[in-house]
Amino acid sequence: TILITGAGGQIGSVLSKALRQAYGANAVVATDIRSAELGEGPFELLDVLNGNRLHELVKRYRVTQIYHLAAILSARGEQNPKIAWDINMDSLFNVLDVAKEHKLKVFFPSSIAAFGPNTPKQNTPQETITQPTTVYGISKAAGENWCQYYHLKYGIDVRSVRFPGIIGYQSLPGGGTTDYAVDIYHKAVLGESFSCFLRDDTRLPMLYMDDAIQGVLQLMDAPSDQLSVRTSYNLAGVSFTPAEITAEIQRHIPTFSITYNPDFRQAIADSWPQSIDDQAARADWKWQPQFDLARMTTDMLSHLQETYLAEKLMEG
Ligand code: VAH
Repeated sequence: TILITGAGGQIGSVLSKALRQAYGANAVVATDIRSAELGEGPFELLDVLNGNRLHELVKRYRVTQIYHLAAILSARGEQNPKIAWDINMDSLFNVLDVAKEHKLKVFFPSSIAAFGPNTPKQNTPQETITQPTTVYGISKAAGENWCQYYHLKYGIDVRSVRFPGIIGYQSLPGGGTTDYAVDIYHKAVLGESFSCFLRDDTRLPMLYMDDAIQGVLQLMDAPSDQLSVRTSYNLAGVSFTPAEITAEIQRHIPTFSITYNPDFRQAIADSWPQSIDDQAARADWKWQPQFDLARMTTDMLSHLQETYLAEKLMEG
């Protein structure tokens, strides 16, 4: 059985459904700190800081793999640094320790947030400086190294990718610095103007949700001896600025308008790279994203238009 933490989150909710699609509804026990509507299949309340509860669920469901998606993201983490550190790190230790005891396979999501201001900003290499300036980034850089430690010292099969900002229509993000790139599509479909918390020229690496989910499934399916990276694989999808995504949306919705009101998240975004070199993932486990900005925009707008139309019809 697969256990997912943070199953109600932006990635977790889509990953839960994808894994159930692939392995069967009862092959995945979805967990989160609050209840979530995730369709058919077992759901359990789990605070990832409660190691005993995690052990109990691993035994009860005969868990063989854990996908650890629960975390406090970059922007929210800067508002509560100590809490973000405790949640992000203590939960990882709980996962790694139960994995060590039961020989479980683990997926750990890292992030381009593990990079900092002195990391090369263009085509950021797989092996490079990781001196992040957010608590979230520090927890991801530390987390990657703990994953590699448990692999080297205890032979645990822990696998990880450094996600760019993830964009999808299936779920809402929470507490991230790249969340503007999801909210902008919702505002466009609702015919509302969008207030962007980043400057128009802020280029960030992003990845479409469908590519991200496909990548996780591919990495977790790859033969263990093919993986040369046990900290975390760089992933690249598409890099763009708020101005570029706005222009792409306006090709579909010419009346869409945006204003720029940078806030504290500008400094977080400025500390991150602008484009990523993901050749190691391509070489080791055939990573190959399918969505560029044009295709992402078409897909996002069509799905969101469907969702909002359905909601309007429901309201009668
Ligand atoms: C965040 N969406 O904004 C996350 C991600 C690279 C960005 O880590 O914090």
